[in-house]
Amino acid sequence: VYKGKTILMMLAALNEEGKVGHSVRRVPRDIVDEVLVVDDGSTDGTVDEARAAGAVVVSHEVNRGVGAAIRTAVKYAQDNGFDLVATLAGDDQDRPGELPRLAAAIVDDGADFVQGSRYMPGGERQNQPLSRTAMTRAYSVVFSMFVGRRVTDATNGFRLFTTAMTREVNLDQDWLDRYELEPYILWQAAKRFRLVEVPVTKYYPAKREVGYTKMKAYRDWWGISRPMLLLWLRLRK
Ligand SMILES: Nc1nc2c(ncn2[C@@H]2O[C@H](COP(=O)(O)OP(=O)(O)OP(=O)(O)O)[C@@H](O)[C@H]2O)c(=O)[nH]1
Ligand SMILES: [Mg+2]
Repeated sequence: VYKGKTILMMLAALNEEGKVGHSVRRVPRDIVDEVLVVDDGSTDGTVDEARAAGAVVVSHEVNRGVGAAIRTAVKYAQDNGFDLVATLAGDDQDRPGELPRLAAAIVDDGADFVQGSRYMPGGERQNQPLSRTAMTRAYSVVFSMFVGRRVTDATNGFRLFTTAMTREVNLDQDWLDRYELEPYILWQAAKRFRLVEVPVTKYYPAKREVGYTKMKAYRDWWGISRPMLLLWLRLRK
């Protein structure tokens, strides 16, 4: 509970054994009421590790994608009466202890949707590959042009938003199942709600052998780009 608002923190996880447990244990439990890991057909020890760390785990039988996982968490928050939903990577690349900054933007400053940004003053990146900096910055410039306001880090998955807002956005669309849902909800937040960015930290593993991404370059960058085109052309809404 943060100043009277209950918080569900969700982590999407696909085969994150060795990382998800640490992510869950770093969640600030003084303000987070429940940690939900949405396992998406992992075939390693992700589920046991997340449970052992204190998370509630919901599993999709087969892999459906990050968007479907976030939708599962949003539904869970709606059904169980949580006021706020936080999303976080299950691969230990965020600093969950920064959540109070996001919560303050909603509870104290009246935002509906808070976007973490590694690129705002006060935001940080550690060991981020140059290709990631180039792609995420370029994406954010294009996204900003489409929505008509500056968003410095549009692809950042560390976010906090009100459950009330999710009731007014139609997330129940099959085309949002994979990487499309995150830009879709950010677009809606920018156009229709009070969107605020706050500085956060993003980590990348120092050793290259430790993988950091499940994204496949062409397929998934198209996935996160097409909502902009489809919404702008009004082929989807
Ligand atoms: N539930 C679910 N989670 C997924 C899926 N694909 C990836 N994830 C999780 O989503 C989180 C972020 O995925 P990544 O592919 O690392 O992407 P990212 O961390 O946002 O960005 P980079 O690390 O910069 O590539 C991780 O915790 C993954 O395990 C999926 O199909 N389903
Ligand atoms: Mg990652």
